[in-house]
Amino acid sequence: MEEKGILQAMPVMLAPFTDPLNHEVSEAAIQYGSQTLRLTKSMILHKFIMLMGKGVDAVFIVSPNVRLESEDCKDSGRHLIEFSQVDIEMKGKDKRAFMDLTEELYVKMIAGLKHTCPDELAYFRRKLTTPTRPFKVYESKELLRKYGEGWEGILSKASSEPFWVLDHTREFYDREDEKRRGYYHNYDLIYPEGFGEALSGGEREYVYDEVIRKMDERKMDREPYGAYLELVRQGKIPRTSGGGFGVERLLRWVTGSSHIEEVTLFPRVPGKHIVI
Ligand code: ASN
Repeated sequence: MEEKGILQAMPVMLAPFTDPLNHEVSEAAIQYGSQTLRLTKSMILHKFIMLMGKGVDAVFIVSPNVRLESEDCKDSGRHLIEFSQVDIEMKGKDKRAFMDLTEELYVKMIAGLKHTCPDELAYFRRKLTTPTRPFKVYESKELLRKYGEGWEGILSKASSEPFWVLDHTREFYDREDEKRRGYYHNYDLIYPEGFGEALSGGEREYVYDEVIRKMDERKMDREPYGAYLELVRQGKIPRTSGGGFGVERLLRWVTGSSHIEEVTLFPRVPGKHIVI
């Protein structure tokens, strides 16, 4: 990150707004005086705000995320209700630029790990292959047609290297193509060998009318987002792209562990009683 001029910022844990997320998670909020403050689900909107800074072209944050996932995710092997995410965002860049950065990062990480930690990898009986660039790229709607709803698991199991999947109908903040409505300029990185999703991200929506249209389509309560929306309205939020990967999911993959609870000291698994 340092080599690329990506500045590290510290995370926030409480704010009036956080990532709305596109799937069902219970709200984690506290009442403080007259304010409702939400626990961070991701630093997404705060990343955009950080990039308003002059001379700040790219940022990353290693941030704790709290997502109260449903108990059905208990045995997925890859869900925690508290985890760490490395969130990255770059000003004035498109999706290919972010995908290139990610590929470079993953190749460096795996090659570096193999070089510096051969004993640890042997302990885990883990043979890692340094991924080959460019990573394969798929379109989500084609995968859906070919494999049905379970495409992610099927293709992940059948693959030996990480790959990209483009175009996911998700939150209001990912850019939807102006001419091709319903096409999203976003991406997921998927680990091979059945380990599933590693990272999600996209090019972002920064035009006020589009942001409002998409929030309304998703029937969102705009009130908590007031200060952020005002910045968008004033045109202060720049055009960016970015994404974030889960630290524990990365560790699970590189160690070849069957459940994510094996790679974190104080696992918070959905539906499991927390004792420490
Ligand atoms: N970090 C993701 C992104 O940058 C958002 C998320 O974790 N929901 O798009």
